[in-house]
Amino acid sequence: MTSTACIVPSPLEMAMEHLIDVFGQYSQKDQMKQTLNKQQLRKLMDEQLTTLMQHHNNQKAIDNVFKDLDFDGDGLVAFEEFLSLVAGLTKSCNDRLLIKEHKRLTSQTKQ
Ligand SMILES: [Ca+2]
Repeated sequence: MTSTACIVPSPLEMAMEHLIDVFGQYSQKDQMKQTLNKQQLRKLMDEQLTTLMQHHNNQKAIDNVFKDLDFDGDGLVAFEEFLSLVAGLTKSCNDRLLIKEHKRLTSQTKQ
């Protein structure tokens, strides 16, 4: 028996799809490889990471991010290299949320 019910993607699956879409919007395709050059990475960060990058939005910071992401040193950022940026920023956000929650809980117990 086959199901005709519409399969609704989970929030995590939707987030994965959004990551793929965003990378695709800013990257260039060269046969089977999709990559970002430095200008494309800067544009992506300017437009998609505005809140997170507001204090690090200068050319030197972008140069350092690009250098850190380009693991294979080919002068381009591939999708898997881009994912390390997303993972690092997501971890950083989670860490900040945990610290904020910890401070909130400890201040409540002192009152
Ligand atoms: Ca690379």
